[in-house]
Amino acid sequence: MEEQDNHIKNQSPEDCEGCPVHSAANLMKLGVDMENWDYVVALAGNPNTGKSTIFNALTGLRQHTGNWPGKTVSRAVGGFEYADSRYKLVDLPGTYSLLATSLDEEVARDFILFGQPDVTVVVVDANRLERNLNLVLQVLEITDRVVVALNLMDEAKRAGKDVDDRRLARDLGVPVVPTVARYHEGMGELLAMVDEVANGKVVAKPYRIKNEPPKLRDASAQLVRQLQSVYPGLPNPRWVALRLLDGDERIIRAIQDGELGDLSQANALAVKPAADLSLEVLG
Ligand SMILES: Nc1nc2c(ncn2[C@@H]2O[C@H](COP(=O)(O)OP(=O)(O)O)[C@@H](O)[C@H]2O)c(=O)[nH]1
Ligand SMILES: [Mg+2]
Repeated sequence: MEEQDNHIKNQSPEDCEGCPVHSAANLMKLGVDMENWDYVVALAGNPNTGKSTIFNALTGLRQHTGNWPGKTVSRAVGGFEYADSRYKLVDLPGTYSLLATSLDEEVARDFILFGQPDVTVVVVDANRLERNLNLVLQVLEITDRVVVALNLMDEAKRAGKDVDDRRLARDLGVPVVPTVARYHEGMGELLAMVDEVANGKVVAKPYRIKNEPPKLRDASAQLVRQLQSVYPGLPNPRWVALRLLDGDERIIRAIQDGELGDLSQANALAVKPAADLSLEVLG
């Protein structure tokens, strides 16, 4: 009974701001057990941006490494507590994009798309900002629960670059925290921001690419309407529509076999828990 109470501790019908949004069932399929954890945070980023350094700084010895289920891609999962919440942290493979053209990209994308992490921290190299923003924009198409860790600020400074984190936050529409992970600088600020996004105190309004050709815009709008009528709770119909128009095999399969349907159900529960929702459903 205690466990069940714990599971729904943040959920009340009238105020669901702090509700976790992750899909516990899909995370289980991805090999991440959320029982007794409040939130799950994914770490994404290009290779060599300091993801593992941040992962180690936040989890210390509370971590284990292994492989993604059924894949030869290694991963690290760890945990930490912050402000009375228990966080699971998952280090995703380093990628330049999320178009799933490599196994690493597929793993990273599936985790963000199907696991629906409560927060995705995208670690970027302040010294190579332009190249790194490609991934940030792709993550923002899938989820708005993003915090950008603007890492390697010391290297950028050394190279004479004065990176304006506030301007970047304004332009992207999501929180940006400058960090120097190697020296643990900015880790407290990063944790505080992750917590604010997880518990819904900070809601991002991410920049989305707008200047689409009219034909694409009309086609995607039509597909979005169809997706929303079939899967009302789908968190990112626009992204799914664009992937379908692109002929993305993995997403087509996820529609056909109901995987995306599960996702919209999980999301509908997260945003609208009925007062009499049975614990069985939540568990
Ligand atoms: N100067 C500097 N080096 C860093 C910083 N963060 C990470 N590094 C170094 O960058 C290298 C790559 O870091 P790592 O965490 O393995 O990157 P990952 O590939 O994203 O997991 C390591 O040598 C780190 O010590 C930082 O903020 N400043
Ligand atoms: Mg790493």
